[in-house]
Amino acid sequence: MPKVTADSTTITLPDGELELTWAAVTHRGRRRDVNQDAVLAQFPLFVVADGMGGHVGGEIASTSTVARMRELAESGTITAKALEKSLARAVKDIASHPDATDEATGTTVTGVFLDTSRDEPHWVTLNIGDSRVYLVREGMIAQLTTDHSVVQELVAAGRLSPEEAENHPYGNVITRAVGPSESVTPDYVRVEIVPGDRFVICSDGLTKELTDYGIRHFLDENPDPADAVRAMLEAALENGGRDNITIVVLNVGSAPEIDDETDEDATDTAEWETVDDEDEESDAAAEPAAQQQSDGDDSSTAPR
Ligand SMILES: [Mn+2]
Repeated sequence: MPKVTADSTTITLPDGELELTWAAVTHRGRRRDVNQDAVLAQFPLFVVADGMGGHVGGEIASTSTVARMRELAESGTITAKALEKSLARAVKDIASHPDATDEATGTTVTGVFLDTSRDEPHWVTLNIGDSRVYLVREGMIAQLTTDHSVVQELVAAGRLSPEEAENHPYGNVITRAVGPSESVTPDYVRVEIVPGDRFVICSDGLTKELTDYGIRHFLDENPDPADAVRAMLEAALENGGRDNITIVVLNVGSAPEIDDETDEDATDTAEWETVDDEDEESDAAAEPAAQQQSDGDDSSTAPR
């Protein structure tokens, strides 16, 4: 298990100071020979990049893109315009390795940055590809980004249910990427700064192994971002680790207290779908062993 440590900084807002704390990890997973994911968690920019393409092409795409993102983070103030310029430079970097890259080489780039270029500071999510940004606010988890994938397009067109999408054979096919044959304009979502918010930025190696409920569960259990990142990585590996796994957790202010309804007794028994049901919960607390899955499936030991 790689070492994960938290980092922090204090930002000044019109109505006072706010501490940001974050942690990040990237891991090869259990089935892939190399890690083609890359990550940057450097205030004010937090991004993951999931490279694709044979040979070392995918690795070149994701590391070049993250290097340009690091350069941007170090420049201080980030705007959409500056970001798109950096991505255009990353495309040139990728194309400058003609032996290793081709039309099929590319990378996702997905994350969040603090925009202080206007009067009122705010978060902006950015996305190209099928890595994701989630936000947990007041106990609810929401996916802020929309995947650029064949499967997502089929779901949006009503031709596939979200359940059918989960293990679809075209699950890995994305419709937009940072790469030689692409334009590099991300989708953006503007997000208000709210103390207690927690962002999760991740590659599809996490979301193949954990559902939204699973992600929220590990956040609830782990107020510290480094602990949350570690717990999610462990669970994703335990559930199969079929792809490279990259996770960033960013806390805005301190993580909120979790109320009694999602206490350890209830969640440890894998009952998150029904934590709101008081009867189920007391049953689970009385008989924890019976609530564990025991069908021998190797992917059932950690919550999804
Ligand atoms: Mn991936």
